Amino acid sequence: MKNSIWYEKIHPNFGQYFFIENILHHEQTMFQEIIIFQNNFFGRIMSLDGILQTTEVDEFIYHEMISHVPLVAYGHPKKVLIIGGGDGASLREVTKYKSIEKIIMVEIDEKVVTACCQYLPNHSRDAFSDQRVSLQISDGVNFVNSCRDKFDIIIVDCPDPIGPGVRLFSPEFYRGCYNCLHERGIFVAQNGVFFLQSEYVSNSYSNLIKYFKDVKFFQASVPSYYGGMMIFAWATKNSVWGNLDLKVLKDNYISANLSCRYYNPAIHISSFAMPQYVLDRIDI
Ligand code: SPD
Repeated sequence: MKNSIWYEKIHPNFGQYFFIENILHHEQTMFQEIIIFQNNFFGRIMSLDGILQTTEVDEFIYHEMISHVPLVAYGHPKKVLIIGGGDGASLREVTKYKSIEKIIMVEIDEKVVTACCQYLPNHSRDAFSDQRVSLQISDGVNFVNSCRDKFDIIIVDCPDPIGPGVRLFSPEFYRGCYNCLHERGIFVAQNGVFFLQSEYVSNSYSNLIKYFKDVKFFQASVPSYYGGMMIFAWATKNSVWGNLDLKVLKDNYISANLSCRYYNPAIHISSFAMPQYVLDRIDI
């Protein structure tokens, strides 16, 4: 931060900046530096360790995609695990499903939850007080490796693999997720902006495919994650999901009674189409 401008540098030669209207929260926790500030275009913005995590104006794109792509594909999910996601917006989307009986959210840094509930209340919109939600402040890798439960859906809403996020991209973590996913279950995780962080996708692919039978990727462009399309990893224990058709998605979408601003079943299908330069890098 300098002269009321916040700079984000994900790439050494290319970055983005935001004018700061005012800083609402600034704290160094045991794990990371949290800043929440007001920008006149994107609304309130949260950064962790200098990397933009979420903004009020475009968060719906990321959170609807990371949640509804697996949930609508699955149909009538009952048990969901969210790793990370301390701002509560993925949780907000997941709690929209009446079929869900239990949601466990594992966030390593309680201070992120507290700060976001106070300064980004529209992200969680009271989802933390939903009776089905159990928030556990703990390490996601330890959680999946000691969990005996099985989940229909696992959503990894994590920061980039820097600081506390590093282990959420490791083979050890993916093995734990595999073990606590139902046979029919679906795992999804954010995998960075491909044009700038292509190694996230290639590393995730080679680590996920050690355990999961079917690994693929879907994408969405989120303006404040600069550099083009954001990629999400998708992994399942079998390939039954490879043949999803629009009619099934539409039926599931209608029966979930969702109202979304970005997600719809047609976007769902198209989001799995990858440009050739991405496929070449993954070597699928
Ligand atoms: N480059 C930063 C990507 C951050 C993705 N996750 C943010 C958490 C939003 N709930």
